[in-house]
Amino acid sequence: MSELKIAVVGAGLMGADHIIRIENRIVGAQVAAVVEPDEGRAKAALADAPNAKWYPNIEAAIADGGIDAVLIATPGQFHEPVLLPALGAGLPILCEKPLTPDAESSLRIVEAEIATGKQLIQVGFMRRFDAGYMELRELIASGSQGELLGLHCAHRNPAVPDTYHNDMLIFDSIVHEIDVVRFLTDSPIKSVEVKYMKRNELSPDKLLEPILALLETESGVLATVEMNVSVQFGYQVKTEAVFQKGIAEIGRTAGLNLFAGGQIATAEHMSFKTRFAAAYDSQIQRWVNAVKIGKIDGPNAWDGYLAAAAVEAGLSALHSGEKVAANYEKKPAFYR
Ligand code: ISE
Repeated sequence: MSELKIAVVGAGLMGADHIIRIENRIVGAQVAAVVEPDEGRAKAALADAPNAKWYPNIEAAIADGGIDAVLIATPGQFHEPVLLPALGAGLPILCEKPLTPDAESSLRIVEAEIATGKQLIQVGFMRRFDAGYMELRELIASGSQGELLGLHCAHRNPAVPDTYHNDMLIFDSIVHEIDVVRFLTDSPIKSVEVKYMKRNELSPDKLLEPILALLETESGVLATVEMNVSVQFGYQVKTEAVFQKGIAEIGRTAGLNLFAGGQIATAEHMSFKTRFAAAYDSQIQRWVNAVKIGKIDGPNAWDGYLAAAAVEAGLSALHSGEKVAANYEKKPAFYR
């Protein structure tokens, strides 16, 4: 196969970013379809993907027959109605996180994938492709600093869109830490507890944040996560790892230091689009390469389900103030 013909579903913030990425930076792929019910958004996206056709829904794109793979970039609550027909058509899928917002629907996806007989889904947990996280995972696995004891994570957004509501602190935002803490430690999340920090009066009225989540892994590592979506000044995702013999830190913004006017200034990211641009590029290039040989190369649908099950514990912790244990189904042989 020369060029992988991708249908991008959803031409909002993330979809539009992926369309530009595929058209300009990814080798061996092109955007063949933009699936977007909103005409204005679709037209804007088509300006960046001149060879793509516009479809109002995934069924129409599949029926037309011109696509080899699907990239789903709609918000999580709209993933299932796209995943099921795409699986039904046997198409490889890169699905933005979360796979779905809850464990029950994620299990339905897992079952539908198993029924196809092939691992077709990769979940877009792009942090696994970030150089800092990859290096930290290797450092932990090497044991060179002794055992990993704990992690301190900060996940800060300058602001969030109007559609963002309180539960999204867990299923849309902390879902990244839920996945990446397991990725770093190779151990599932055992329990989640959530504390409210002093409320930021600059947060939208419907949000009670920042929050502090405590994620405990089966292996006994405790990860603190400051989840803060109204931090105003920039976009920051940082982690400090505490070992027996040392401390490691990733995610500190590096770049030009400007010494001027009696100050030292370093530019900070304002969005995940730039903070994780290299990770997104690598994730999508590796997915395209893998799809061409009938594989995936990253977190699979089972990883998506595990994250959704831990998210469920997180939501219940957020609502109850209790420490809540995560419950997982047994891993099907298909994913071993
Ligand atoms: C958004 O959906 C993302 O995935 C970002 O990485 C995260 O920082 C943000 O909080 C989410 O809303």
